[in-house]
Amino acid sequence: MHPFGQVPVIDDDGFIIYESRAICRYLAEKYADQGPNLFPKDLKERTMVEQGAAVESAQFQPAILKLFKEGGKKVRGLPFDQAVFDAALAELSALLDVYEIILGKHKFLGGDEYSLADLFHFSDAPRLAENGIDVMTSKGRPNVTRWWNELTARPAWVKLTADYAKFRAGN
Ligand SMILES: N[C@@H](CCC(=O)N[C@@H](CS)C(=O)NCC(=O)O)C(=O)O
Repeated sequence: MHPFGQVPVIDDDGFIIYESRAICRYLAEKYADQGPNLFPKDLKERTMVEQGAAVESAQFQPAILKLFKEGGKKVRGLPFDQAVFDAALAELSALLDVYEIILGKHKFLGGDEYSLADLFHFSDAPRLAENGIDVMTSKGRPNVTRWWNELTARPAWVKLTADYAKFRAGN
C-alpha cells in the first residue's frame, strides 16, 4: 500500500493515501463540518496554515529527528556522542526561539486559530517530555510554553494518549 513500505497509510474505501501530512489534510477537508476548522478555506488564512505547516516539516521535524537519532542510541545502549546530542538540542532550542517570536504575533503557528500547522507537531514533539527533555516548556519562552501546554491539554490529545497507554498495557 505504501510505496516506501512505511506507515502511516490509510485505505478510505479504496482510496489509498500515504504521507501523514497528506492524510491529515485529506481528513481535515473530508470532515470539515466536524470539530474545529483545522484547514481554513479562505486563501490568506489557509496560506498562513500552510506556512506554519511548512515550518514544521522543513525546520522543526529535521531538528527534532537529529536529536532523537542521537538520543535513541543512548536508550538502546549504542555508542552515543554527548556533543552531537547537545548540538542537536541547541539547534532545536534556537528554532524554538524563533517560534517564540512567531507565537508572540499570533496565538497559534498558523494564525489565531488552532490548525493543522499546530497538529503536525504531535507526531514528534510529545516524545521530548516523555524522554525528560523539557525544551517545549523550558523557562524563557512564555509563548512557546503557553502554546505547547494548550495543545497538549486539548481533549482529543488527552484521550489519544490515554487510549495509547491502555493499548500499550494490552487493554
Ligand atoms: N514522511 C513520512 C514518514 C513516514 C515514516 O518515517 N514512517 C516510519 C514510522 S514513523 C516507518 O514506517 N518506518 C519504518 C520503515 O521505514 O521501514 C510521513 O510523515 O508519513
